[in-house]
Amino acid sequence: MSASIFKKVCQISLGTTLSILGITTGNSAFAATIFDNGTPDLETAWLSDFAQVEQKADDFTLSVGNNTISNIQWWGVYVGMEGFDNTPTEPDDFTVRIFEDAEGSPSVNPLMEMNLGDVGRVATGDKLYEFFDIFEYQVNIPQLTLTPNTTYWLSIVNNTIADPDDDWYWLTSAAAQGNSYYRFDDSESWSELNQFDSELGGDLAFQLSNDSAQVPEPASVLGLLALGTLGAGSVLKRNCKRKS
Ligand SMILES: [Ca+2]
Ligand SMILES: [Ca+2]
Ligand SMILES: [Ca+2]
Repeated sequence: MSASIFKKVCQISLGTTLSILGITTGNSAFAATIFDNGTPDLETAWLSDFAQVEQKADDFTLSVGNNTISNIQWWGVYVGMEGFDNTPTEPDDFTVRIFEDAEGSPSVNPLMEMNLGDVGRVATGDKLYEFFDIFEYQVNIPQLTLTPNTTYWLSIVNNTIADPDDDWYWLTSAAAQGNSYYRFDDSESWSELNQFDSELGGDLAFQLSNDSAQVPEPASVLGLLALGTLGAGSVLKRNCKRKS
């Protein structure tokens, strides 16, 4: 069965608020989220690591006019086989794949695959079960345009073979769709993640964005206007000086 994160070990109610919502890279002021599968709900996380021979995938659909992806963001933790560790010293080695839908689950062979390697992890300051540091990952990809109003599946798999005492787990989100899929090998079909335990969240935390061709946010527009006014003022001053 699918390996879950030691769910009985730490049934601790977490009062920590999600401060991760505001943590993004410098490009984010112009990013438009085109699909939001949710930020971490701090409930649990699911193994997605080639080193432990398990993959996860979750579904997404893009709307008309918002169907070009240029940025992917997701969240995860590092956990040992015995349930502890939390020492992610190895470079990450992420593979992102997108699958077409095959009657409600991901197809066997990906539509496309990107070996992203180490995208740079950022500690959010939040912890899962008050122990495991939650990391955010964000990467820009070449623009990828998909068919709108069509179900696809995003699979994010790390490879922590270089770290014997930690494996990578993809955090769940509180999104409403409620399902995701897993498999153990590239050649096999996928199975629904939460069929064994419907109490555990089946959605995985990720967001898809398009960083290009966005309308600037109001603050940026104001900044540009202020800059323009400043420029005009300077020209005016110079002209006055020449006249006097
Ligand atoms: Ca380690
Ligand atoms: Ca490992
Ligand atoms: Ca889902």
